[in-house]
Amino acid sequence: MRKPLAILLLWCAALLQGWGQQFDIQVIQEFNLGNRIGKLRAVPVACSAEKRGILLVWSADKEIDPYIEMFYPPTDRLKLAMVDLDGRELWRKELDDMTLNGIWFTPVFPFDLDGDGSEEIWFVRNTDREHPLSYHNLRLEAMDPSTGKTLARYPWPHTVNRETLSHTFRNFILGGYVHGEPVLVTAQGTYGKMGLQAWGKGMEKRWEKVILESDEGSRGSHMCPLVDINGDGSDEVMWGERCINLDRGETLFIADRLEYNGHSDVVQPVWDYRSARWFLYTCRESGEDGSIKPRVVLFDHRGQRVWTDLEKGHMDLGWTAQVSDSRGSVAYTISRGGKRAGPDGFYRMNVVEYTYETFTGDSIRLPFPVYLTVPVDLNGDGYHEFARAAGEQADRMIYDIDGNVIGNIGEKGYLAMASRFMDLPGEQLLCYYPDGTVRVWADLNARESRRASDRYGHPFYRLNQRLSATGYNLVLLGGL
Ligand SMILES: [Ca+2]
Ligand SMILES: [Ca+2]
Ligand SMILES: [Ca+2]
Repeated sequence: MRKPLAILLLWCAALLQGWGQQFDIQVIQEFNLGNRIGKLRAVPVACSAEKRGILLVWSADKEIDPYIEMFYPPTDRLKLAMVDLDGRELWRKELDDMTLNGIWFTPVFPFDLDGDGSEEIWFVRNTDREHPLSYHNLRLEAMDPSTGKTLARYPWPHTVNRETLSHTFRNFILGGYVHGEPVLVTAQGTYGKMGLQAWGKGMEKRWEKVILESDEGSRGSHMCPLVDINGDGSDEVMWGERCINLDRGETLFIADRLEYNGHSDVVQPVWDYRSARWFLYTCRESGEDGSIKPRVVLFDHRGQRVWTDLEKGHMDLGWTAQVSDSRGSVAYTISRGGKRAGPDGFYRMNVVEYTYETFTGDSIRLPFPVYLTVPVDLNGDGYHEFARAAGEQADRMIYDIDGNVIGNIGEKGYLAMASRFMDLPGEQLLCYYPDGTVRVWADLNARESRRASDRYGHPFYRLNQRLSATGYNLVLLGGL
Protein backbone atom coordinates (compact mmCIF):
# COMPACT_ATOMS: atom_id res chain seq x y z
CA MET A 1 0.00 0.00 0.00
CA ARG A 2 1.30 3.51 -0.82
CA LYS A 3 2.36 5.48 2.22
CA PRO A 4 -0.04 8.50 2.04
CA LEU A 5 -3.03 6.18 1.62
CA ALA A 6 -1.93 4.04 4.58
CA ILE A 7 -1.59 7.16 6.76
CA LEU A 8 -5.03 8.39 5.68
CA LEU A 9 -6.59 5.01 6.52
CA LEU A 10 -4.89 4.91 9.91
CA TRP A 11 -6.12 8.45 10.63
CA CYS A 12 -9.71 7.50 9.71
CA ALA A 13 -9.50 4.40 11.91
CA ALA A 14 -8.17 6.54 14.76
CA LEU A 15 -11.06 9.00 14.37
CA LEU A 16 -13.60 6.16 14.35
CA GLN A 17 -12.16 4.69 17.54
CA GLY A 18 -12.11 8.05 19.29
CA TRP A 19 -8.33 8.23 19.47
CA GLY A 20 -7.06 11.70 19.87
CA GLN A 21 -10.01 12.59 22.07
CA GLN A 22 -8.03 13.96 25.01
CA PHE A 23 -9.32 13.53 28.52
CA ASP A 24 -9.77 16.73 30.51
CA ILE A 25 -10.90 15.52 33.92
CA GLN A 26 -11.76 18.43 36.19
CA VAL A 27 -13.81 19.30 39.28
CA ILE A 28 -17.18 20.52 38.04
CA GLN A 29 -18.78 20.94 41.44
CA GLU A 30 -17.46 21.38 44.95
CA PHE A 31 -19.03 22.06 48.32
CA ASN A 32 -18.22 21.44 51.96
CA LEU A 33 -20.63 19.69 54.34
CA GLY A 34 -19.18 21.49 57.36
CA ASN A 35 -18.41 18.23 59.17
CA ARG A 36 -15.49 15.85 59.15
CA ILE A 37 -16.15 12.83 56.94
CA GLY A 38 -14.91 9.37 57.82
CA LYS A 39 -17.12 7.44 55.45
CA LEU A 40 -19.67 8.89 53.03
CA ARG A 41 -22.09 7.06 50.79
CA ALA A 42 -23.96 8.66 47.89
CA VAL A 43 -26.83 7.63 45.64
CA PRO A 44 -28.83 9.47 42.95
CA VAL A 45 -32.52 9.96 43.81
CA ALA A 46 -35.62 11.01 41.84
CA CYS A 47 -37.11 13.44 44.40
CA SER A 48 -40.10 13.81 42.07
CA ALA A 49 -40.88 13.04 38.44
CA GLU A 50 -39.05 16.29 37.49
CA LYS A 51 -36.47 16.87 40.20
CA ARG A 52 -33.37 14.78 40.76
CA GLY A 53 -30.99 14.94 43.67
CA ILE A 54 -28.11 13.12 45.30
CA LEU A 55 -28.49 11.66 48.77
CA LEU A 56 -25.38 11.80 50.97
CA VAL A 57 -25.03 9.65 54.11
CA TRP A 58 -22.03 10.17 56.40
CA SER A 59 -20.47 10.66 59.81
CA ALA A 60 -16.95 11.34 61.11
CA ASP A 61 -16.49 7.59 61.59
CA LYS A 62 -15.02 5.28 59.00
CA GLU A 63 -17.14 2.31 57.91
CA ILE A 64 -18.25 0.40 61.03
CA ASP A 65 -18.11 -3.33 60.32
CA PRO A 66 -20.03 -5.89 62.42
CA TYR A 67 -17.16 -8.42 62.63
CA ILE A 68 -15.99 -8.24 66.29
CA GLU A 69 -12.32 -7.74 65.40
CA MET A 70 -13.30 -4.78 63.21
CA PHE A 71 -16.25 -3.26 65.07
CA TYR A 72 -15.64 -0.11 67.13
CA PRO A 73 -18.04 2.22 68.97
CA PRO A 74 -19.32 5.22 67.02
CA THR A 75 -18.01 8.71 67.85
CA ASP A 76 -20.44 10.72 65.73
CA ARG A 77 -24.09 10.72 64.70
CA LEU A 78 -25.21 9.63 61.27
CA LYS A 79 -26.24 12.43 58.93
CA LEU A 80 -28.29 12.35 55.74
CA ALA A 81 -28.59 15.24 53.30
CA MET A 82 -30.14 15.75 49.88
CA VAL A 83 -28.32 18.01 47.44
CA ASP A 84 -29.63 19.04 44.03
CA LEU A 85 -27.57 18.73 40.85
CA ASP A 86 -26.19 22.26 41.42
CA GLY A 87 -24.80 21.20 44.79
CA ARG A 88 -27.41 23.12 46.83
CA GLU A 89 -28.46 21.39 50.02
CA LEU A 90 -32.23 20.77 50.05
CA TRP A 91 -32.45 19.30 53.55
CA ARG A 92 -30.31 17.67 56.16
CA LYS A 93 -31.14 15.35 59.02
CA GLU A 94 -28.87 14.33 61.87
CA LEU A 95 -30.18 11.18 63.54
CA ASP A 96 -30.53 11.43 67.32
CA ASP A 97 -30.31 7.68 67.91
CA MET A 98 -27.76 4.88 67.58
CA THR A 99 -28.04 4.31 63.84
CA LEU A 100 -24.49 3.33 62.84
CA ASN A 101 -22.42 4.51 59.89
CA GLY A 102 -21.90 1.05 58.47
CA ILE A 103 -23.23 -0.38 55.24
CA TRP A 104 -24.29 -3.68 56.92
CA PHE A 105 -25.95 -2.04 59.93
CA THR A 106 -27.60 0.69 57.89
CA PRO A 107 -28.24 0.02 54.20
CA VAL A 108 -29.85 2.98 52.38
CA PHE A 109 -31.85 2.60 49.18
CA PRO A 110 -34.02 5.02 47.12
CA PHE A 111 -37.06 3.34 45.59
CA ASP A 112 -40.50 4.47 44.42
CA LEU A 113 -42.60 1.68 45.87
CA ASP A 114 -45.93 3.57 45.89
CA GLY A 115 -45.49 4.62 42.24
CA ASP A 116 -46.03 8.39 42.70
CA GLY A 117 -42.84 9.31 40.80
CA SER A 118 -40.83 10.12 43.93
CA GLU A 119 -38.26 7.66 45.28
CA GLU A 120 -38.68 7.19 49.02
CA ILE A 121 -35.45 6.78 50.98
CA TRP A 122 -35.54 3.34 52.62
CA PHE A 123 -33.07 2.56 55.38
CA VAL A 124 -32.53 0.47 58.49
CA ARG A 125 -32.69 2.62 61.60
CA ASN A 126 -31.66 1.68 65.12
CA THR A 127 -34.19 3.69 67.12
CA ASP A 128 -32.46 2.88 70.42
CA ARG A 129 -30.67 5.95 71.81
CA GLU A 130 -28.28 4.08 74.08
CA HIS A 131 -27.45 0.70 72.59
CA PRO A 132 -25.59 0.70 69.29
CA LEU A 133 -26.10 -3.06 68.94
CA SER A 134 -29.81 -3.20 69.71
CA TYR A 135 -31.48 -5.75 67.48
CA HIS A 136 -35.07 -5.38 68.65
CA ASN A 137 -35.12 -1.64 68.00
CA LEU A 138 -34.18 -1.91 64.33
CA ARG A 139 -36.83 -0.51 61.99
CA LEU A 140 -37.26 -0.20 58.27
CA GLU A 141 -37.86 3.52 57.74
CA ALA A 142 -39.18 5.28 54.65
CA MET A 143 -38.27 8.94 54.29
CA ASP A 144 -39.66 11.65 52.01
CA PRO A 145 -36.88 12.56 49.51
CA SER A 146 -38.10 16.18 49.24
CA THR A 147 -38.10 16.98 52.96
CA GLY A 148 -36.28 14.21 54.86
CA LYS A 149 -39.43 13.64 56.96
CA THR A 150 -40.22 10.12 58.13
CA LEU A 151 -43.10 8.67 56.10
CA ALA A 152 -43.44 5.31 57.80
CA ARG A 153 -41.68 2.79 60.02
CA TYR A 154 -41.97 -0.98 59.94
CA PRO A 155 -40.41 -3.71 62.09
CA TRP A 156 -37.12 -4.97 60.64
CA PRO A 157 -37.37 -8.76 60.15
CA HIS A 158 -35.37 -10.77 62.72
CA THR A 159 -34.05 -13.60 60.59
CA VAL A 160 -30.75 -14.11 62.39
CA ASN A 161 -31.03 -14.68 66.15
CA ARG A 162 -28.43 -15.65 68.75
CA GLU A 163 -25.60 -15.58 66.24
CA THR A 164 -22.26 -13.76 66.15
CA LEU A 165 -22.28 -10.01 65.64
CA SER A 166 -20.92 -10.50 62.14
CA HIS A 167 -23.76 -12.88 61.23
CA THR A 168 -26.48 -10.80 62.89
CA PHE A 169 -25.93 -7.39 61.34
CA ARG A 170 -25.84 -8.13 57.61
CA ASN A 171 -28.73 -6.09 56.25
CA PHE A 172 -29.66 -5.29 52.66
CA ILE A 173 -32.41 -3.27 50.97
CA LEU A 174 -32.86 -3.60 47.20
CA GLY A 175 -35.61 -3.56 44.63
CA GLY A 176 -36.64 -4.23 41.06
CA TYR A 177 -39.66 -4.68 38.81
CA VAL A 178 -42.05 -7.42 37.79
CA HIS A 179 -43.53 -6.33 34.45
CA GLY A 180 -43.24 -2.69 35.52
CA GLU A 181 -44.54 -3.20 39.05
CA PRO A 182 -42.09 -2.22 41.80
CA VAL A 183 -40.99 -4.85 44.34
CA LEU A 184 -38.96 -3.83 47.38
CA VAL A 185 -36.79 -6.52 48.99
CA THR A 186 -35.40 -6.51 52.52
CA ALA A 187 -32.79 -9.15 53.35
CA GLN A 188 -30.68 -10.36 56.25
CA GLY A 189 -27.67 -12.62 56.61
CA THR A 190 -24.68 -13.56 54.44
CA TYR A 191 -22.71 -16.46 55.93
CA GLY A 192 -25.29 -18.76 57.53
CA LYS A 193 -29.07 -18.50 57.81
CA MET A 194 -30.49 -15.89 55.45
CA GLY A 195 -33.90 -14.33 54.85
CA LEU A 196 -35.44 -12.29 52.04
CA GLN A 197 -38.83 -10.57 52.12
CA ALA A 198 -40.49 -8.94 49.11
CA TRP A 199 -42.96 -6.08 49.46
CA GLY A 200 -45.50 -4.68 47.00
CA LYS A 201 -47.03 -1.25 46.51
CA GLY A 202 -48.82 -0.79 49.84
CA MET A 203 -46.08 -2.69 51.73
CA GLU A 204 -48.14 -5.86 51.42
CA LYS A 205 -45.89 -8.89 51.69
CA ARG A 206 -45.48 -10.47 48.28
CA TRP A 207 -43.34 -13.43 49.39
CA GLU A 208 -40.69 -14.38 51.87
CA LYS A 209 -37.94 -16.89 51.85
CA VAL A 210 -35.72 -18.38 54.53
CA ILE A 211 -32.51 -20.17 53.54
CA LEU A 212 -31.28 -22.34 56.41
CA GLU A 213 -27.63 -22.83 57.19
CA SER A 214 -28.04 -26.53 56.34
CA ASP A 215 -29.64 -25.86 52.93
CA GLU A 216 -27.50 -26.80 49.96
CA GLY A 217 -26.13 -24.14 47.64
CA SER A 218 -24.24 -20.90 48.10
CA ARG A 219 -24.51 -18.36 50.89
CA GLY A 220 -24.97 -14.64 50.15
CA SER A 221 -22.48 -12.20 48.68
CA HIS A 222 -21.59 -8.66 49.78
CA MET A 223 -23.10 -7.63 46.44
CA CYS A 224 -26.79 -7.90 45.51
CA PRO A 225 -27.08 -7.24 41.74
CA LEU A 226 -30.47 -6.94 40.05
CA VAL A 227 -30.73 -8.29 36.53
CA ASP A 228 -33.45 -9.63 34.26
CA ILE A 229 -31.27 -12.60 33.47
CA ASN A 230 -33.70 -14.40 31.17
CA GLY A 231 -35.19 -11.25 29.56
CA ASP A 232 -38.81 -12.04 30.51
CA GLY A 233 -39.56 -8.58 31.93
CA SER A 234 -39.33 -9.69 35.55
CA ASP A 235 -36.13 -8.94 37.49
CA GLU A 236 -33.98 -11.39 39.38
CA VAL A 237 -31.69 -10.72 42.34
CA MET A 238 -28.40 -12.61 42.46
CA TRP A 239 -28.25 -13.66 46.10
CA GLY A 240 -24.73 -15.05 46.07
CA GLU A 241 -24.86 -17.69 43.38
CA ARG A 242 -28.63 -18.14 43.77
CA CYS A 243 -30.77 -16.52 41.13
CA ILE A 244 -34.10 -15.50 42.71
CA ASN A 245 -36.99 -14.05 40.71
CA LEU A 246 -38.75 -11.06 42.29
CA ASP A 247 -42.24 -12.11 41.21
CA ARG A 248 -42.78 -15.06 43.55
CA GLY A 249 -39.37 -15.61 45.08
CA GLU A 250 -38.80 -18.63 42.86
CA THR A 251 -35.17 -19.78 42.62
CA LEU A 252 -34.36 -20.05 38.89
CA PHE A 253 -31.05 -21.76 39.59
CA ILE A 254 -28.29 -22.15 42.15
CA ALA A 255 -24.95 -22.17 40.37
CA ASP A 256 -22.71 -25.02 41.63
CA ARG A 257 -25.57 -26.11 43.87
CA LEU A 258 -23.87 -29.29 45.07
CA GLU A 259 -20.27 -28.07 44.88
CA TYR A 260 -20.41 -24.77 46.77
CA ASN A 261 -22.19 -23.74 49.94
CA GLY A 262 -19.93 -20.82 50.82
CA HIS A 263 -20.02 -17.05 50.52
CA SER A 264 -18.87 -15.25 47.37
CA ASP A 265 -17.36 -11.80 47.80
CA VAL A 266 -18.07 -10.96 44.16
CA VAL A 267 -21.16 -11.73 42.08
CA GLN A 268 -21.10 -9.62 38.94
CA PRO A 269 -23.57 -9.94 36.04
CA VAL A 270 -21.78 -9.17 32.78
CA TRP A 271 -23.42 -8.54 29.43
CA ASP A 272 -21.85 -10.10 26.35
CA TYR A 273 -22.66 -7.69 23.52
CA ARG A 274 -21.78 -10.36 20.93
CA SER A 275 -24.06 -13.17 22.06
CA ALA A 276 -26.53 -10.70 23.68
CA ARG A 277 -26.64 -12.74 26.88
CA TRP A 278 -25.87 -12.27 30.55
CA PHE A 279 -23.07 -14.14 32.28
CA LEU A 280 -22.11 -14.22 35.97
CA TYR A 281 -18.61 -13.65 37.23
CA THR A 282 -18.07 -14.90 40.80
CA CYS A 283 -15.10 -14.78 43.18
CA ARG A 284 -15.22 -16.83 46.37
CA GLU A 285 -14.16 -16.37 49.96
CA SER A 286 -15.16 -19.60 51.75
CA GLY A 287 -12.73 -22.53 51.51
CA GLU A 288 -9.74 -20.29 50.86
CA ASP A 289 -7.23 -22.95 51.94
CA GLY A 290 -8.19 -25.00 48.91
CA SER A 291 -10.89 -27.02 50.67
CA ILE A 292 -13.40 -25.64 48.16
CA LYS A 293 -12.36 -25.30 44.52
CA PRO A 294 -12.42 -23.42 42.19
CA ARG A 295 -12.08 -19.86 43.45
CA VAL A 296 -13.14 -17.92 40.35
CA VAL A 297 -15.96 -19.01 38.02
CA LEU A 298 -17.80 -17.59 35.02
CA PHE A 299 -21.33 -18.99 34.73
CA ASP A 300 -23.77 -18.58 31.87
CA HIS A 301 -27.29 -17.19 32.29
CA ARG A 302 -28.55 -20.61 33.40
CA GLY A 303 -25.87 -21.07 36.05
CA GLN A 304 -23.72 -23.50 34.05
CA ARG A 305 -19.95 -23.17 34.33
CA VAL A 306 -18.13 -21.56 31.40
CA TRP A 307 -14.61 -21.47 32.87
CA THR A 308 -12.92 -21.68 36.28
CA ASP A 309 -9.59 -20.68 37.78
CA LEU A 310 -7.49 -21.04 40.94
CA GLU A 311 -7.58 -23.68 43.66
CA LYS A 312 -6.67 -21.54 46.68
CA GLY A 313 -7.05 -18.00 47.90
CA HIS A 314 -9.43 -15.66 49.67
CA MET A 315 -10.84 -13.78 46.66
CA ASP A 316 -11.94 -10.46 48.07
CA LEU A 317 -12.74 -7.88 45.38
CA GLY A 318 -13.43 -7.87 41.67
CA TRP A 319 -15.29 -6.44 38.72
CA THR A 320 -15.76 -6.77 35.00
CA ALA A 321 -15.37 -3.85 32.59
CA GLN A 322 -16.24 -3.30 28.94
CA VAL A 323 -13.09 -2.16 27.19
CA SER A 324 -13.59 -2.25 23.42
CA ASP A 325 -15.73 -3.74 20.67
CA SER A 326 -13.01 -6.12 19.62
CA ARG A 327 -11.90 -7.21 23.11
CA GLY A 328 -15.28 -7.13 24.81
CA SER A 329 -14.99 -7.38 28.57
CA VAL A 330 -12.11 -7.91 31.00
CA ALA A 331 -12.35 -9.15 34.58
CA TYR A 332 -10.26 -8.81 37.71
CA THR A 333 -10.08 -10.19 41.20
CA ILE A 334 -7.60 -10.20 44.08
CA SER A 335 -6.63 -12.69 46.69
CA ARG A 336 -5.49 -11.33 50.02
CA GLY A 337 -3.78 -12.33 53.22
CA GLY A 338 -4.79 -10.52 56.39
CA LYS A 339 -7.19 -7.62 56.63
CA ARG A 340 -7.71 -5.08 59.34
CA ALA A 341 -10.43 -2.50 59.76
CA GLY A 342 -11.35 0.03 62.41
CA PRO A 343 -11.34 3.79 63.00
CA ASP A 344 -8.50 4.18 60.44
CA GLY A 345 -10.33 2.40 57.64
CA PHE A 346 -9.67 -0.85 55.77
CA TYR A 347 -6.25 -2.37 54.96
CA ARG A 348 -5.54 -5.59 53.09
CA MET A 349 -2.18 -7.38 53.19
CA ASN A 350 -0.44 -9.55 50.58
CA VAL A 351 -2.76 -8.57 47.77
CA VAL A 352 -2.30 -10.53 44.53
CA GLU A 353 -4.12 -9.37 41.38
CA TYR A 354 -5.60 -11.70 38.74
CA THR A 355 -6.92 -10.43 35.40
CA TYR A 356 -8.80 -12.23 32.64
CA GLU A 357 -10.56 -11.91 29.32
CA THR A 358 -14.07 -12.24 30.80
CA PHE A 359 -15.64 -14.66 28.34
CA THR A 360 -12.69 -17.00 27.73
CA GLY A 361 -10.94 -16.93 31.11
CA ASP A 362 -7.61 -16.32 29.35
CA SER A 363 -5.18 -14.73 31.75
CA ILE A 364 -4.12 -11.23 30.66
CA ARG A 365 -2.02 -8.40 32.00
CA LEU A 366 -3.61 -4.98 32.52
CA PRO A 367 -1.08 -2.11 32.44
CA PHE A 368 -2.20 -0.42 35.66
CA PRO A 369 -2.72 -1.53 39.28
CA VAL A 370 -6.28 -2.86 39.45
CA TYR A 371 -6.71 -3.30 43.22
CA LEU A 372 -9.19 -0.64 44.51
CA THR A 373 -10.19 0.53 41.04
CA VAL A 374 -13.79 1.15 39.96
CA PRO A 375 -14.74 1.08 36.24
CA VAL A 376 -16.19 4.37 34.95
CA ASP A 377 -16.78 5.68 31.42
CA LEU A 378 -15.68 9.29 31.83
CA ASN A 379 -15.38 10.26 28.16
CA GLY A 380 -18.73 8.74 27.18
CA ASP A 381 -17.47 6.40 24.46
CA GLY A 382 -19.19 3.42 26.12
CA TYR A 383 -15.94 1.83 27.37
CA HIS A 384 -14.54 1.99 30.86
CA GLU A 385 -11.74 3.93 32.42
CA PHE A 386 -10.63 3.11 35.96
CA ALA A 387 -10.71 5.31 39.07
CA ARG A 388 -8.34 3.90 41.68
CA ALA A 389 -9.88 5.58 44.69
CA ALA A 390 -11.99 3.02 46.56
CA GLY A 391 -10.14 2.84 49.87
CA GLU A 392 -7.24 3.79 52.10
CA GLN A 393 -4.57 2.00 50.04
CA ALA A 394 -5.55 3.58 46.70
CA ASP A 395 -3.24 5.92 44.76
CA ARG A 396 -6.16 8.22 43.70
CA MET A 397 -5.17 8.03 40.02
CA ILE A 398 -7.52 7.55 37.10
CA TYR A 399 -6.21 5.23 34.38
CA ASP A 400 -7.30 4.45 30.85
CA ILE A 401 -7.22 0.86 29.59
CA ASP A 402 -3.72 1.43 28.17
CA GLY A 403 -2.40 2.36 31.61
CA ASN A 404 -2.10 6.12 30.99
CA VAL A 405 -2.84 8.31 34.00
CA ILE A 406 -5.68 10.55 32.81
CA GLY A 407 -6.61 12.17 36.12
CA ASN A 408 -6.04 12.31 39.86
CA ILE A 409 -8.74 12.97 42.45
CA GLY A 410 -6.22 14.29 44.96
CA GLU A 411 -4.78 13.33 48.29
CA LYS A 412 -7.13 11.68 50.81
CA GLY A 413 -9.88 11.49 48.19
CA TYR A 414 -12.38 8.65 48.36
CA LEU A 415 -14.81 7.55 45.70
CA ALA A 416 -18.50 7.28 46.65
CA MET A 417 -20.17 7.04 43.24
CA ALA A 418 -19.11 6.38 39.63
CA SER A 419 -22.00 6.63 37.18
CA ARG A 420 -23.94 9.11 35.06
CA PHE A 421 -25.69 11.13 37.78
CA MET A 422 -25.33 14.65 36.26
CA ASP A 423 -27.04 15.95 33.09
CA LEU A 424 -23.77 15.70 31.18
CA PRO A 425 -22.28 13.33 28.61
CA GLY A 426 -20.31 10.42 30.04
CA GLU A 427 -20.14 9.27 33.65
CA GLN A 428 -18.94 11.29 36.64
CA LEU A 429 -17.18 10.58 39.93
CA LEU A 430 -18.44 11.79 43.29
CA CYS A 431 -15.55 11.97 45.75
CA TYR A 432 -15.26 13.04 49.38
CA TYR A 433 -12.40 14.26 51.53
CA PRO A 434 -11.90 14.08 55.34
CA ASP A 435 -12.30 17.87 55.81
CA GLY A 436 -15.93 17.69 54.63
CA THR A 437 -15.34 18.55 50.98
CA VAL A 438 -17.37 16.81 48.28
CA ARG A 439 -16.20 17.09 44.67
CA VAL A 440 -17.77 15.94 41.42
CA TRP A 441 -15.21 15.12 38.73
CA ALA A 442 -16.07 14.90 35.03
CA ASP A 443 -14.33 14.84 31.67
CA LEU A 444 -14.88 18.26 30.08
CA ASN A 445 -14.22 16.69 26.65
CA ALA A 446 -16.78 13.91 27.09
CA ARG A 447 -19.06 13.14 24.16
CA GLU A 448 -21.75 10.53 24.35
CA SER A 449 -21.58 7.68 21.86
CA ARG A 450 -24.63 5.67 20.82
CA ARG A 451 -23.28 2.76 22.79
CA ALA A 452 -23.02 4.93 25.92
CA SER A 453 -26.54 6.37 25.64
CA ASP A 454 -27.96 2.88 25.05
CA ARG A 455 -26.12 1.79 28.18
CA TYR A 456 -27.59 4.57 30.34
CA GLY A 457 -31.05 3.69 29.01
CA HIS A 458 -30.69 -0.04 29.76
CA PRO A 459 -32.86 -1.19 32.72
CA PHE A 460 -29.79 -2.82 34.36
CA TYR A 461 -28.19 0.61 34.62
CA ARG A 462 -30.72 2.32 36.88
CA LEU A 463 -31.48 -0.89 38.82
CA ASN A 464 -27.88 -1.18 39.94
CA GLN A 465 -27.00 2.52 40.04
CA ARG A 466 -29.49 2.72 42.94
CA LEU A 467 -27.40 0.23 44.95
CA SER A 468 -24.43 2.45 45.80
CA ALA A 469 -25.49 2.88 49.46
CA THR A 470 -26.49 -0.75 50.15
CA GLY A 471 -23.95 -3.59 49.94
CA TYR A 472 -20.59 -3.34 48.18
CA ASN A 473 -22.17 -2.61 44.81
CA LEU A 474 -20.15 0.36 43.58
CA VAL A 475 -18.55 -1.58 40.71
CA LEU A 476 -21.67 -3.30 39.34
CA LEU A 477 -22.21 -1.01 36.34
CA GLY A 478 -18.96 -2.34 34.87
CA GLY A 479 -20.99 -5.37 33.78
CA LEU A 480 -22.71 -3.35 31.02
CA1 LIG B 1 -42.95 7.25 45.89
CA1 LIG C 1 -36.35 -12.47 34.58
CA1 LIG D 1 -14.57 5.65 28.15
